[in-house]
Amino acid sequence: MKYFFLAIFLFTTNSIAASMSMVGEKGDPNKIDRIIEIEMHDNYYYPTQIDVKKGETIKFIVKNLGEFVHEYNIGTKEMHMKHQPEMAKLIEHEIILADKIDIVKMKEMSKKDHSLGHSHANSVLLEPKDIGEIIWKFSKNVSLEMACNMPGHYETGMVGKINIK
Ligand SMILES: [Cu+2]
Repeated sequence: MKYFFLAIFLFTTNSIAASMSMVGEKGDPNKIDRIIEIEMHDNYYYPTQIDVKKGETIKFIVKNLGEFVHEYNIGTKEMHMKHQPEMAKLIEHEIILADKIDIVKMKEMSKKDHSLGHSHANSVLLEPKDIGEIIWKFSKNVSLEMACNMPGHYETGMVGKINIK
C-alpha cells in the first residue's frame, strides 16, 4: 500500500514537471533577447497575440491597466484548464478578491496548502495598477497561449496565441 501511494506521488510530480518543461523554461535574466510589454485590461490583453522565435528568452513586462485582478500565464490550453480550479480555490478562500490580492493571507494559507501560494515561474498575478514581470525561454515548439485564469476571464476573451516560429 505504501508503494502504491509513493507511485501516485511520483507520477503526479513528474507529470507537473513534464508539462512545465514542455512549454519552455524560466529564462536567465542575463540572457534576455527581447522585451515585450503586455497590457492587461478587463478582460483582454494588448497585444492580442505575440510572435516569438524558438530558443528566444523574452522578458515580459506586464501591466494591469484594468479594474480587476488579472493573471498573465504562459502555457498550453490544457495547462490553463488545469490551473482554473486552482484559481477558483484562491477566490473561494478569499485570498483573491475581484480587485485585490490578500498577500498576508496567501502566505499564511500556503504554508498548509502549497497550491494556494500561486507561485509559478510561468505566471504573474497582479492587482489593478500593478506591474510585474516574467522571464521565459521558449525552448520548445508547442502551441502556447497567454491566458488569465481568473474565473470567467478566459471565456470572455482574456486569452491570446503565442506563435513560436
Ligand atoms: Cu483576467
